[in-house]
Amino acid sequence: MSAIRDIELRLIELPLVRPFRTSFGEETTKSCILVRVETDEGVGWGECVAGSRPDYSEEFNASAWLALRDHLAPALLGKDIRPADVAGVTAWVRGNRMAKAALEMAVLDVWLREQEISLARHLGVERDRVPCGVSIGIASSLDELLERVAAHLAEGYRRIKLKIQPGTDVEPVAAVRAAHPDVALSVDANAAYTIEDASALRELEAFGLLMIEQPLAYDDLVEHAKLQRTLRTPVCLDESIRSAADAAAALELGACRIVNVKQGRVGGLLEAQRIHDLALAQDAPVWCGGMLETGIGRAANLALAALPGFTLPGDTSASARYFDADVTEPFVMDPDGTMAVPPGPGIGVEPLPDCLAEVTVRTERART
Ligand code: OSB
Ligand code: MG
Repeated sequence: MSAIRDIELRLIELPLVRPFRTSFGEETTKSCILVRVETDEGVGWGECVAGSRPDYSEEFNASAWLALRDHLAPALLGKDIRPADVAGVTAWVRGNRMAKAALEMAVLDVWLREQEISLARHLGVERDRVPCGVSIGIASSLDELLERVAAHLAEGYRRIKLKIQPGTDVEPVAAVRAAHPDVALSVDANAAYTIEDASALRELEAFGLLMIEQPLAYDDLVEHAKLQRTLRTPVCLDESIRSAADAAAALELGACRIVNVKQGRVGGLLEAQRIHDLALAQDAPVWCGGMLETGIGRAANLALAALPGFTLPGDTSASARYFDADVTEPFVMDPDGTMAVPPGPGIGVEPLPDCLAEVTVRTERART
């Protein structure tokens, strides 16, 4: 690969089609950083999954911006770096995995474009379509929730995930299960429970859930292991898994039986692939999570989700579930609930210049 001669950061803001409510709070706008890497041969794009507030993780847009601008990008500028070297060159920066992942994605994109290879092919996937699920925020009423679930099932989604929190759990799950006895259903608590209020989680056992995602604290594996021992329903970890080492520890401890893989949370696509590989080796199912990504991050997620160990539908929903106007050509789901993995070189998509200009609120170039 030729040397990286320019790295540009863009903060973008896109209105969501409807507010997304979780146990953290409500979001009405998707706000994230896009990273553009330029070499003599071409351009690559990456998306940072951090949000505007440090709630899901300690990273947030303002912190990721500084990490990228002042530390991560300068470590790469002027160097002839392969994607597999990005983690090593930036390893001295502790944490900041979402920022690192965005940079690695952009380097992968430009490097693969130079060779005219798709990300999916580079990762070694064999499928060209993946099954899709949808994550539904906490609704303001049961009627609204049931309406949303019915609408998404009519669109073809193959798995419904309901956000829950203490006090908004058994009732909505019971209602959705009663209306749809056979649908693949899961819940995501975003770390809102403690082992003391786990009785609600035990009540959820009656509804044949695929999994309970991240019920307890983001930084605790031992309590999750204790909880999993008392539940038939598989626990799936999201926030708690920040690396392949975390995934190995969680599986060995019995803290979960299923892993939600998000490339941004674990520091990049290559680390995400390592989690896939180790889970597959022990027959632990994984699936591709989402962070309300724009088309840039969505393209990368779809390639990852096509790896063979991703046996459960991902939070890889259609662009229209999030945005009226995405920054790329929209990702569309077929009525059978599957979406095509981008076949083109690199991540397979790029921002549409007019859309990008419209949503960009800040641009800055990294310097050495
Ligand atoms: O916990 O999986 C999560 C969105 C933002 C932050 C965290 C999560 C989510 C989702 C939505 O559940 C997934 C998606 O549709 O992108
Ligand atoms: Mg989650």
